[in-house]
Amino acid sequence: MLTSPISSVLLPFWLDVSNHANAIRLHCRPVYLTCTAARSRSSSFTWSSGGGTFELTGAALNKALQYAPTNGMPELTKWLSALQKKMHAPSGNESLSHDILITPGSQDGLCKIFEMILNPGDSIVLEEPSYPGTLAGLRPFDLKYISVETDGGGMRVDSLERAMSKWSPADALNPASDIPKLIYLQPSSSNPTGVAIAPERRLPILQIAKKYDMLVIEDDPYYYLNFAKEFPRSFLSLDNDGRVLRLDSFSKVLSSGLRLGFVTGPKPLVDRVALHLQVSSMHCSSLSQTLAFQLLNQWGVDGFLAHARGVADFYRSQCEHMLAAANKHLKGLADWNVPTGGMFLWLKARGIADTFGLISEKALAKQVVLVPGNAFYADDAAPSPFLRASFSSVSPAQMDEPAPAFVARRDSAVTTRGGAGAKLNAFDSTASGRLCLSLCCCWSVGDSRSAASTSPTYADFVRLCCSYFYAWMSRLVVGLAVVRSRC
Ligand code: 09M
Repeated sequence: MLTSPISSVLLPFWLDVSNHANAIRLHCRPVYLTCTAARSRSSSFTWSSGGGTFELTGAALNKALQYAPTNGMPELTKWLSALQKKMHAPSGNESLSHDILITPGSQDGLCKIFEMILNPGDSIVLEEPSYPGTLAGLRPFDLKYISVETDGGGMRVDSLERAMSKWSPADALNPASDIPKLIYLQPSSSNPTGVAIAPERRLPILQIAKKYDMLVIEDDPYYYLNFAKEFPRSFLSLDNDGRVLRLDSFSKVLSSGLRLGFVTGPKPLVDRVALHLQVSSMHCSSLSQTLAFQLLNQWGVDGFLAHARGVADFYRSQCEHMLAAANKHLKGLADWNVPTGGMFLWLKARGIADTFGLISEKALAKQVVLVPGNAFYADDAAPSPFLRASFSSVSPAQMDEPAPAFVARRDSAVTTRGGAGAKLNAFDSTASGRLCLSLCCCWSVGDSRSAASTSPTYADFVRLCCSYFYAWMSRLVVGLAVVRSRC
């Protein structure tokens, strides 16, 4: 370690700031980040603030290189409070105040919330299909899943009512009851379905949560990628008795590499999650928080919203191209929702019982990578005719290539894992298989089927596309096991 000539902080020897006029210069245009699944388009991470460069010097640099308070750097939490007040002010109960905790991505917030609330064997209400990162975080608890159906308007109220009708509200007062403690949902353009929970369904869902005294975990990283200009009311803003914990993320609108998300909710609950963060990572990276704050502070709330609108407009245009390609090449072969936002198209292949084999063998051989539907269900061993395509990274031209992933030769059949003859031979059609539709990686590489697979194509796929994600998930699961063994 060397003492920095520019400040009193001890800087690591490899951090050479001497040529930078006593400053770390942060060149903000463009910031390229690469990851595979659900990765955002790099251009959506372009930070244009002022001249495109901002500098970190003096006191701000000192702070960025030091420990910070667990909830987050005060200037950033203050900025975020103003944002949340504007976007999600609680209505109907003015005395309800919210606190904020900055977490290393919303994934970490989710896991900490689950660990705070759940005990092994508990029940949980979950919309299906659901985000695989959530399912992975829940798996060690060996839970009973109360699955709620979704349709083009998101979580179905009748299905939720039916699922909860086996309990009475009084069960919530009985500690021996297995009544669920929480509902997990994604309100905006869900991962993977791409559709939002319809505005008119939100209050009834919240009322059911209230009736059975359940907490609502509102996981909303795609909120700012809403294609319509109006944002629907969030569950947090509809809450009038302090049962909603909301998770936001900067991963889709600023940068996933910053690893910044934030939990907003009633102070007693946020305080409990903060205690957990205090004994795990202590706080989010001060450098990341400083970068985010510098940028957000320059933009102001309105500037941030304008930036987010630009990102959403980009994804809307990508989505339109993807839908045009699907309409052109997939009519009669697959069905899909029209996304309300986000970066995913959720397709149901006609006549194929399980897309896993189709993707891991046929699609990969054509260098097309998609996520099979089974990864989005609590029971991921069950066959699924669905698949998730991401429209974040591919160009419109790639989506519509003459030899794309989904051009079908209707007369040939694919034998799927379940042995069912399939009408859709999506990946055999023509010559030059090209990367098309998606650069998503397969979430289910850790499951039993991948272990059973010895195909070189599949092994290449795992190595090239999933190693990063695999390591990430392993760390998550091992980390969780360690935390749980210490509790
Ligand atoms: N695939 C996400 N989704 C994803 C994904 C990912 C590596 C991430 C929902 O704030 P963050 O970045 O921690 O966001 C976590 C998160 C929470 N909730 C609904 C999400 O979609 C991010 C990362 C590899 C693959 C990934 O596929 O879908």
